[in-house]
Amino acid sequence: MRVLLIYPEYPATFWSFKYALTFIRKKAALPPLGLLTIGAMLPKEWPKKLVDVNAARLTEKDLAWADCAFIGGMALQRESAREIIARCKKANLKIIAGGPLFTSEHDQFEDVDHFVLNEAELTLPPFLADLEKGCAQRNYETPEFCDIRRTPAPLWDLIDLKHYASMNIQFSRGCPFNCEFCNVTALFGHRPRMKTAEQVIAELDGIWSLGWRGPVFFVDDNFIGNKGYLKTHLLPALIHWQRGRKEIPFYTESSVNLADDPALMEMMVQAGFDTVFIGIETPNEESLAECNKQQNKNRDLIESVKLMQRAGLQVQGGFIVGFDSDTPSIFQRQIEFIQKSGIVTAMVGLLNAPPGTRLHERMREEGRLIEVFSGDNADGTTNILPRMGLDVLREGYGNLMQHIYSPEHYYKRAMNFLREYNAPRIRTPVSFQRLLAFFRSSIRLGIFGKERFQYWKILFWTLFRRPRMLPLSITISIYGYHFRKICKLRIVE
Ligand code: B12
Repeated sequence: MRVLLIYPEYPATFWSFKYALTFIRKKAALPPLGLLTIGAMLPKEWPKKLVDVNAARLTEKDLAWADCAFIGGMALQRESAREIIARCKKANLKIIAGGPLFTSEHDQFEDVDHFVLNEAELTLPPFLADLEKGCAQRNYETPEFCDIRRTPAPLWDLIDLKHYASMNIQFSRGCPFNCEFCNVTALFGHRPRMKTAEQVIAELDGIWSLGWRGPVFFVDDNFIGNKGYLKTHLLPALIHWQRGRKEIPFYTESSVNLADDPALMEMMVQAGFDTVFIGIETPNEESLAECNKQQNKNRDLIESVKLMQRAGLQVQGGFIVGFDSDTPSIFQRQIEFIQKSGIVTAMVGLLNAPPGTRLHERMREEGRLIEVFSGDNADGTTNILPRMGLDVLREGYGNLMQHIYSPEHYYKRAMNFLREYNAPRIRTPVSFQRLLAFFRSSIRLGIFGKERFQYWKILFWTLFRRPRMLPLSITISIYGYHFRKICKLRIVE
């Protein structure tokens, strides 16, 4: 059986970094980890080829070579997935689909032969067994969660690493918290399930031996879901692994209570973590109570962010507007909060109710579901009727985004961050690619860009005041360009 694994194209989104990638000549931010993992679960003797449509074209030759196609992706890739399915169908391939998009919307894809849904560790083996016996069914689903200590390492050789800006590794799945708008607990459970430190090290060794020397993203729902294991096993193993190879920066996602544990932050920084994404959501206490974001309540959120920045972790933040408890004053409050916090990468979205969440259930009961969830909670759309009214919400959101990503306020926030940040001493070598990125940014942003004044100001400021952070301030400038383009695309049009 010749297998073609296909990852559909995603549109330009906040996290796609599409416009930033052009500065470093990369095609995509991250490889499709789900499909690489599926690749490792399929019989070894089956020849495999992976086409990530974000990095390469899916050709007729690819389709003619294969016997079957395994397609995966997220909801925001649904349009591209539809086109790919039609092409596979035309080429007479057996089509197998799985991953988040199909797990939530499989009833909308008639041409798929088999759906292998939820965690493939549990659903793929029965499908493969039935396929061999010639009695494969259409749907394979499970309400159970798997033991990821048995998940194989992704089959990295299926991709060309040089197309990607970063590599990814998954250490755990699940989150101990239960926020009303988030479907992580429904999808992956409350109890964080972890790989062993040995598994993680083996995966790192795998990408290292393929020549990878860039950043690695730990794609966990909440990296600090089990602090005990982190402190006693994983972080000591990572600290040991980094010795002699200090140039691999790590980044991850975590809950804000990380700020309460100085020892944990110190170990993470020692292990090479320099950035962490936190769901901050809102400075409005009533909204935090409304969505059951317990871990963010009754604390000085700005101070928590600063604690992490001072410990050596750049904080990226997720923010939401449009809670029932929000009034139109929320837009200005969010602006002030974001500017003060020095969160440069601030993903702000309208409150959405993804299917499977408690919020979706509540909105259905209240008759407030209006549209299909676009799949991107930061594209300025929502699938619910907000209390403050849709027009007020959209207008306030548009103004908020334009404010925080205008060159004036974006760079002001960036300076605020650079002043606070205690950058860890990761020896990232000055590569040719980085020099080229600097060269390109000085032309595109420093000469032709609307932000040229702010660009040179931050560069000179960093050069004289915090010279070690010069590469970071160039990266921040390039990110700003991407975010502004996304804002224009989503808000202004
Ligand atoms: C890391 C991560 C990110 C990263 C990287 C994403 C990437 N492309 O790698 C970042 C931060 C960039 C990101 C961004 C977004 N993300 Co995200 N992200 C995750 C996270 C935490 C881990 C994904 C991962 O790599 N998992 C590890 C792999 C091994 O797991 P997996 O892909 O799920 O694969 C397993 C199964 O799904 C299945 N499977 C997967 N593919 C296939 C294919 C076949 C054929 C089969 C049979 C099985 C199968 O088998 C695998 C093994 O069990 C998940 C939540 C989660 N825990 O999965 C959300 C998640 C995937 N993201 C989600 C969303 C919504 C987004 C954003 C749209 C958010 C936003 N507003 O911008 C953006 C879009 C990014 C873009 N490209 O434009 C949603 C998707 C929901 C949906 N139904 O589509 C998830 C599920 C989170 C959630 N709470 O709902 N994300």
